[in-house]
Amino acid sequence: MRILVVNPNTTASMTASIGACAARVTTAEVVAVQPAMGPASIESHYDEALAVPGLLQEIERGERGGAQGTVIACFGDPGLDAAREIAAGPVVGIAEAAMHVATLLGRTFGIVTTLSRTIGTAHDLVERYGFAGRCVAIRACDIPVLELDVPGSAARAVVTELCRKVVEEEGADSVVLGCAGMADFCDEVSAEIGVPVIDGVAAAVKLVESLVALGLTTSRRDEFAAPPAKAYSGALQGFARPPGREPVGSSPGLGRAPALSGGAASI
Ligand code: 5HY
Repeated sequence: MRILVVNPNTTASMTASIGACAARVTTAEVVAVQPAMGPASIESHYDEALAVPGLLQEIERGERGGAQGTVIACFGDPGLDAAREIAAGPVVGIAEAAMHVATLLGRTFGIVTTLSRTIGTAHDLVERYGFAGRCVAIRACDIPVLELDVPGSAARAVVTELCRKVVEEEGADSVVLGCAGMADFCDEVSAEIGVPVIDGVAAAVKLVESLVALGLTTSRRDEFAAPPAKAYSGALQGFARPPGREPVGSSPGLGRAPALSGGAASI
């Protein structure tokens, strides 16, 4: 099985860290990539909007290269709906994945994210995914995304203490790490605070692996059918989709993933 993990920002060192965290939890082949165009990190609505074209290009490129499922490795789940329209295989965002996993581990969960300006987006995702009654706190460490893995920085300690407060002051049964750049903090923080700490990268990889193994993918019934063909102009001209351009190997309507190579699902 081949799973594509797309870091939607353009920072290769972050992609490498994300890819390593993904590979640790699966025997599937993990292909970790980032777009050549777009923001170095995603910390605003503007960054998020301009990350999506490159993200979508990487998803189509990855499926042409044989990827059977995709993880969008950014906590805002940027471009998730558009990705589901064009990808043949299942697409899972790390925020949605982490929240689903958290609700399997306790009544409540909290989220610790990066800049305070991203708290609103996290709230929107909690609402959108149907977890408003389960998420008891969203707090920000106010450390920029690209400063999380600076050697010797206080980032891990700051994130750990914030996770502890979410548990002790807000009553969270578990904590979701609100940035793909925190993926390798997970075990250390969990050991420190004594409750499950969920890294969305690992959660999303296992969910995609399961969906592919079950032979399931996005339903093509209506909303997530292939986008209607139309002209695109200017810098986005190459994004025009010719009539009848279905996702690579998709099976319309049934939500059945393309047949896995080698017969039964193998990971
Ligand atoms: C992420 N930004 O996971 C998000 C985190 C955030 O570049 N990768 C990014 O702050 O929204």
